[in-house]
Amino acid sequence: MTTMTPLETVPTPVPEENREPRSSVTELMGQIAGTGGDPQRGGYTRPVYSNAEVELRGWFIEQAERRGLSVEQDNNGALWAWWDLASGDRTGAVVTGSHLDSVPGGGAFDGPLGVASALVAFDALRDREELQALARTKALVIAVFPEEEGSRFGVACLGSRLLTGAIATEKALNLKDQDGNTFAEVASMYGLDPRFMGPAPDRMAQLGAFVELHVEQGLGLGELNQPVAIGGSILGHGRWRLGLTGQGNHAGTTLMEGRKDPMVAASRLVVAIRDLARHTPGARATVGRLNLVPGGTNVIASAVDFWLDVRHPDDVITAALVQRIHDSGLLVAAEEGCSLTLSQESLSPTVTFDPGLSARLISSMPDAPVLDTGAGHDAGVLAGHLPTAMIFVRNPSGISHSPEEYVEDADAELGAAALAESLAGLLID
Ligand code: HGY
Ligand code: MN
Ligand code: MN
Repeated sequence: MTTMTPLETVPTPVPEENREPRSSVTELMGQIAGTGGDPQRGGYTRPVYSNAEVELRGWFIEQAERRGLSVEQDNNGALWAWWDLASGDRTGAVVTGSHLDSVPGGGAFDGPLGVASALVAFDALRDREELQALARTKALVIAVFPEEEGSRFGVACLGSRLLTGAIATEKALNLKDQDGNTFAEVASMYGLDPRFMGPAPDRMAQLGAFVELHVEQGLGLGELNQPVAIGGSILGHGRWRLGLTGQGNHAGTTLMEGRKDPMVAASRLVVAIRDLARHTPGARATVGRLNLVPGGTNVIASAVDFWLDVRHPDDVITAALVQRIHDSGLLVAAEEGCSLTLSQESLSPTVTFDPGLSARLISSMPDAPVLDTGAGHDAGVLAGHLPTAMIFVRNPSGISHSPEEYVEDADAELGAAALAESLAGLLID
């Protein structure tokens, strides 16, 4: 039985006359603009359970409670802000929301835009109900999933994977961050109890549909000159860790001949990965993170670890490309007198969103195009368990996982309005 741990500070819903005036998405995003800024990288660095992400959690909880929502934190650290029915019946609850954690030096919108838009959509829906223009038969819940980026513990969508059982709890608890802290240790320091982490079938049984709003991570809407889109599918994607071991030594006393330099092997392999992916139509392969040991200017490295992100619509092609990368890596390692290990850290198949739910969104947003995305989302994990759809909001830069990620104020409000419209139809089923 999964126990939901209601937050001690949950007050009774605030009477209407004391409620906050309606905020816009831009105003809500402005409230968190100062949290987790990264002066070195630019943008934001808000890893899960860091001070910055915990501060954002506090912001969300306060905003939700101010709206009279009852906020729970589940055993995996996800937050659930409920707009309950008078009956308290949560069967078939409609879920929206997203994540608050970021990649290192990430943009302002990846994650938080979906959370802020959910709060604004709630405001609009509550107004409708109070004007008797919405006769709800379902509860609405705004969810905030932890570690969507997998930036601290290496597995993307860790919170939604734990919720759904998509990752073995033991494996999740033993994941380590770059300082060697396990997920269990860090989550415990945040106040969770690892003994109760893992699949939450009782929670899943309550959920009826999930609609996640997210900044578009590409230029599709920019090129189509549209403010919002409906998600079609999420590209299959996986992460692998590659380890190269050579012979550490002195940079000055070691001749070039006979060196076993893992940094040279890694450099050759990264270029080979680029070339192999270029020759695999539709594939994307990226090495964005590398750790070198020991890391001295006058030291030949003894070991290099780096992480590979491969994505393709066809999971069979992804597997074949990774195999070619591995074969190429073994050859390069042998030529450089090094050894190579490769281990898979996560793999998510291509996900197509629920056609029926997407059709309903299309009917309420007839001008919105349907766009596929190369970016992973918690919606991709939940799609295997309940009807799931996504709404994307135009990003004029098309750039994401970078400080240059951007959303115009007007588009942000249009996105929240489209989300409210989509949720309204689901709440009266
Ligand atoms: O990596 C992704 O695609 C997502 O942003 N976590
Ligand atoms: Mn995201
Ligand atoms: Mn992201």
